[in-house]
Amino acid sequence: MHPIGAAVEFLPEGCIFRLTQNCIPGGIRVSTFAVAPEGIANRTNESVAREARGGLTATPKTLSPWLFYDQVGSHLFEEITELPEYYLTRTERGIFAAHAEEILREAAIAHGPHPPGKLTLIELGAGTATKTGILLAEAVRQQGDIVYQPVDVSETALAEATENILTNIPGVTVRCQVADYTREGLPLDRLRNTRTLALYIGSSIGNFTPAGAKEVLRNLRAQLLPGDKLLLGTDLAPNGNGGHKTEAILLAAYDDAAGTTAAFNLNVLTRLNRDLGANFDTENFRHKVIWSPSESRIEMHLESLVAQRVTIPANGIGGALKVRFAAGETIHTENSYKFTPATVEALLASADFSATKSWQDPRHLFAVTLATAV
Ligand code: AVJ
Repeated sequence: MHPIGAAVEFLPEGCIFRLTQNCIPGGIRVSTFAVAPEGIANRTNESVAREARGGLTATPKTLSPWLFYDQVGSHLFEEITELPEYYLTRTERGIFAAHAEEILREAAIAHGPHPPGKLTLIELGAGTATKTGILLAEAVRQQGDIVYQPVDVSETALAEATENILTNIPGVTVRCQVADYTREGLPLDRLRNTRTLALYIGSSIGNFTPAGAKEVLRNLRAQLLPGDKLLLGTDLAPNGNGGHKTEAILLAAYDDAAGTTAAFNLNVLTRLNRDLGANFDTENFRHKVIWSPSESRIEMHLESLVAQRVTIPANGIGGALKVRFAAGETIHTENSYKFTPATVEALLASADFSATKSWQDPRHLFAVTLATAV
């Protein structure tokens, strides 16, 4: 157990976060929350304005996928994860369910000079951490208890994660960190005499270009010691002749029959209307999905159905912005990269991780790879 007071000394140098404490009455388990002083929410309007201005004046037009995740968008994403076509979430969960014991045993094996000890789990972009429970429960089975450090930009998601885990999995101490691991350094708490298992699951790495993905993993690696581990979840590329995974399976996952992914994509425009007072008419755009074999990625776009002009009023970032769209022109809103075992290994190696072992579902849709920091 880690007493509340001890949490403060684990805060990274120069950390701008203030600590608040969440005690569970009866108090055997404790969770701590590191939150930004004014709340990250206060800074987002400025970030949204900057992102919109940069992306919509670029050629071709782009908007960054983090804009999807306002309250409505986060809810739509949760719905996506339950769609029949969106196999990613349930397939990864299935891999955890089938192999948790082996995954945790492998992760606990000491490599390199780092002394053996209990594992601490840190999760990048944890969200509500629904899949992580399987791994946490297994970790508790194997080592008696565990400290779990979810990192996410959403304080509400982390609160939900904490509540779920504390009520359902005895033996877990949760220490939340509200932070954007893509833009800030990862606020990794290193506990004495433990080794770190970093979780980067859910195919989140797929949102980055190869260069960006390498950067994110290098940034993570810089905070780990040799012998620490990383568990990386990646969606797999269609595997051509005779393979289980076809392009059609992939396209359907991003263009579902119920239109939930279309709503998720279009919600970005609604968000710009709300946050920035823009005047997008979502009826004038459509959800468009492309599989690019050369880039090995799914692209999501919003296609302008007509020639039109949209205005974003003046804000703290700059004067009023008129954005012109030709009919058929698109805003590129997301990349979702798909991997092969070889490209996963190469990516890991480029960030000084060595792939240790990999697990796939029986249909070879998705891969979970354990790697060791070298
Ligand atoms: C959260 C980035 C893993 O790329 O599959 C789902 C986001 N976009 N449907 C993905 C997403 C459209 C998702 N990730």
